[in-house]
Amino acid sequence: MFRLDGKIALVTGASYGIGFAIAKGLAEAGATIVFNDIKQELVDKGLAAYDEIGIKAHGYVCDVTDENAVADLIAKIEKEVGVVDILVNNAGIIKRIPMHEMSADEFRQVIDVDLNAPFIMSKAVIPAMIKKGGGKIINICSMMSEFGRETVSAYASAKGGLKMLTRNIASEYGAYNIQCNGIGPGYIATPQTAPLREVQPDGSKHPFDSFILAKTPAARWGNPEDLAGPAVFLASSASDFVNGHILYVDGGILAYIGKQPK
Ligand code: NAP
Ligand code: GCO
Repeated sequence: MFRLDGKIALVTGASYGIGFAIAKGLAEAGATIVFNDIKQELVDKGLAAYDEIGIKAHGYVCDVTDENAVADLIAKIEKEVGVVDILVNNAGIIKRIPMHEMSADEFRQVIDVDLNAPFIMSKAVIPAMIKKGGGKIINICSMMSEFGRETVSAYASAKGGLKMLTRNIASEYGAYNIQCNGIGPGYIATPQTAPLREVQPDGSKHPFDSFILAKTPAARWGNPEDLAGPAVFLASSASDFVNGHILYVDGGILAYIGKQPK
């Protein structure tokens, strides 16, 4: 029930990072991988990376915030590869700026990629999923779907909204055998969090690095590969009666008040 043979999976922003690891896991379960990125050089880099691990992926340049470009992308994929069975809304950005210093434009940019784009992508694949008799949509949420913290007002607003968009797609399209769920990664070692893990000039850990290790029972940062198994589960028939659920893959952060000081 965890196999994906014969399924076509579209993972957005999957040239590297979490998207790449999820796509690799879906491919190992048998799915045909389609991915997009915002620049040709990144798509080429992604294709080479997939090829290196024996995955013949299909890569396309597309800005997920551009509704017309997304409609063209889906039409192209359906013509060249086939109907999308599994959509993973992974592409995302973050801007870490104190809210009172953040411009409305900067706020809007984060909302656009992290919330509007999953709406645009999901809207584009749902009609064909309905025609085909079902499908899977997986939205990559965040700890910030549940928590706030300094400097990430736009990101937390987007990821909180993405949790509710996930639940609403599940509610509106469950009757068409479309399951829409979320994955909420904890703190994962990717380029997006690299600034939070930078070794300090004196060779010590970044204060945020120490903070997260104290908040994570697993006492480590997650790896992108930690998300592959949960994604295969939510993309497969093993989760056909799971709908509107956010599966947190966080090493226990949500359950833990934090390591008590010595
Ligand atoms: P990342 O390393 O920054 O990669 C994000 C990917 O999305 C990049 O390939 C990026 O391409 C692409 N992208 C950005 N804007 C795009 C757009 N408009 N159209 C198409 N592609 C676009 O991030 P990550 O750490 O792998 O995170 C992936 C997802 O997981 C994001 O949604 C993030 O919010 C979420 N997440 C991350 C963590 C974590 O700790 N890392 C935890 C929870 C959730 P470019 O290189 O061109 O920007
Ligand atoms: C931050 C981090 C987090 C992670 C992730 C946690 O600045 O707090 O970037 O937002 O990216 O979303 O789940």
